[in-house]
Amino acid sequence: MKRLGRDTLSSVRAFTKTPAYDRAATRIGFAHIGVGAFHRCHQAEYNEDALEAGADDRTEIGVNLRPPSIENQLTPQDGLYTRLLVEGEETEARVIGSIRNVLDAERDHAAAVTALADPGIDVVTMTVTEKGYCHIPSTGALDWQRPEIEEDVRRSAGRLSLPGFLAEVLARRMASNAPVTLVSCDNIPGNGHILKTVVSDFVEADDRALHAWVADNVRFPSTMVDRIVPATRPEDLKRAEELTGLRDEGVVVGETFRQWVVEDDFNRPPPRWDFAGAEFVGDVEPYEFIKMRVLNACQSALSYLGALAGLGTTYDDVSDPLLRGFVERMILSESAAVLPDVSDMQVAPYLKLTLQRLANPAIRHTNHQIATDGSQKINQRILQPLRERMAKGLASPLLEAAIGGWVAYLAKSQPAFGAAWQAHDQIMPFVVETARRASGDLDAFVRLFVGNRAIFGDTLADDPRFAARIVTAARAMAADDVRKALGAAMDETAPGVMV
Ligand code: CS2
Repeated sequence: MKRLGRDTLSSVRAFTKTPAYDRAATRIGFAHIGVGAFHRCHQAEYNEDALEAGADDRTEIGVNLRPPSIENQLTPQDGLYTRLLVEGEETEARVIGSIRNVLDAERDHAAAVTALADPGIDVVTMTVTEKGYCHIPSTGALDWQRPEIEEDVRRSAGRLSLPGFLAEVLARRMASNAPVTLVSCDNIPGNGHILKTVVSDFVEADDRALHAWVADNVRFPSTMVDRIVPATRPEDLKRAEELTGLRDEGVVVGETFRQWVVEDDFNRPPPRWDFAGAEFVGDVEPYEFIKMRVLNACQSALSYLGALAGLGTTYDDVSDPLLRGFVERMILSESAAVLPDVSDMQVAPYLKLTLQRLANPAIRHTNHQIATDGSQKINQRILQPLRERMAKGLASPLLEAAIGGWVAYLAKSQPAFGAAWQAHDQIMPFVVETARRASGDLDAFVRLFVGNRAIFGDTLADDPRFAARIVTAARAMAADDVRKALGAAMDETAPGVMV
């Protein structure tokens, strides 16, 4: 079977949409760092819609700082790839053309820096996952102890951490006086602020002139991005092949729902994502809080509790009335009290929509994928609402049960507690060491774990009553019957208003 590319585009089967604009007439005005499945299914599609509408003439160059290689996937296809949207039995295929060129910085670092330093680039978006910012989750400051930061501090070129790489790009842009807007599209509250902090901290230590130039010439708007896009599976490649008639190594699959709220703070002509339904607003924070404390919190809680219950995907989790009831209750009777008020994101309808999205049988988002990097996610999804409730004198047994589930999940990845699965998180060395110190005693493991200040922050790490409650919750969640433990946790709380 022939492979998707410029030369085969015209043979794509009729019912698949292909770019209707003249790709050759576009100019590369955007760059994106981290061309993973999420980017290809979200920002690149908004760009595509703006191009189709004739509202923008800018395509992008995509750069990956680390594996997987984006060049192997997309260069032979001239940047083209198939985006599938799946809902129940329905599948819609579309070939997207808004990525013109891609580069792997690990293969040719100088070319990647030169591409992003081009004064013709107005906006650089990025999706590098929460850990890519190299910040301390509980404070937002640059974590100078991260190995990739320590390495980048020692070199003046060839830097591969996000702050280090951007410092090189910005130094080149300063030399040609080319202001730019850097747009973080990761699930971190105040993502623009975090990006600004890690970049400014890094360059301040390195180059004071650059630090001053960045303050005056670089904007860091925050954004809230949303679409569920699990890792692509081999059967998705087959499905795309059936629909388009062409082989494609760059297929991505997502749900139909999408949302993008962008802080209106650009120093170059802003992208016309509004033509695709994106909202430009003065303050993104309330939207971020609602999305992370409802959708993402449900996903994370379900991933740990579902894995502990022996389930495979979010879909399996929400199909279980007890697990579904648990997250519903957790949001309504606990997180809801610390959610901002956004008129079109009221908690009851938003939660209802969230649960509908999670129950889409065509999306198979594995619990272990969502469980990955919990140390970078738990703060904005579960811990921060809990802290805010504590400050108001409110108890949070269900949020604590979810935290207990997380700690039990990590413990059970260790040989001393059964090696039930492999957990992936940058804190795994700490988990291994904590399991060693606990010598097979789960309560001791949890107590030591909760003392980690970088994750829990000083107030919770120093609170023995909080530690005791998480010990009880984790013990219950690690026991054989997770459902029974969830039922018991719910019995102790008053039901919220069910949607
Ligand atoms: C998920 C997110 O893997 C995860 O942590 O919770 O990727 C989630 O699917 C997106 O934020 C949805 O917009």
